[in-house]
Amino acid sequence: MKINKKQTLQVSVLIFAFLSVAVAGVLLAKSNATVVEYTNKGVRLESGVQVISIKAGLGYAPNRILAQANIPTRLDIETNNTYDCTAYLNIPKLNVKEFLPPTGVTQVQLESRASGEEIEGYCGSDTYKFIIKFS
Ligand SMILES: [Cu+2]
Repeated sequence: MKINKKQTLQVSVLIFAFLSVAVAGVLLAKSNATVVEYTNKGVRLESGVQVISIKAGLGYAPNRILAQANIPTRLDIETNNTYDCTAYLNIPKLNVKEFLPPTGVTQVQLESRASGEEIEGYCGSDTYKFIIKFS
């Protein structure tokens, strides 16, 4: 079978289309993996105190939190059979460096924070991280 110019062009277009879809797919998968949504899930008001609940164990859930500024705030960090490095809590800004109980709720006073402030927490190996953004 002879391949003419038209067929070569058609094959080229097909290959190009296929590669475009493949590249788009890879990019999309990548962006989905890196996009982190901030949430106010787990943030509640308890008689005038803003309480933020985060579960620790193989990461933090949620790990990007939106909280209100200018209100007394407490962080409740929950462990439940947590034996990985998230059982060690490091909040550099607050000089918090402590072991959490394998199961339980540890309260950390965050005080009242200004709008635009962020508090970051890390596990014992700096692998996992959570950010609380105040606004
Ligand atoms: Cu870690």
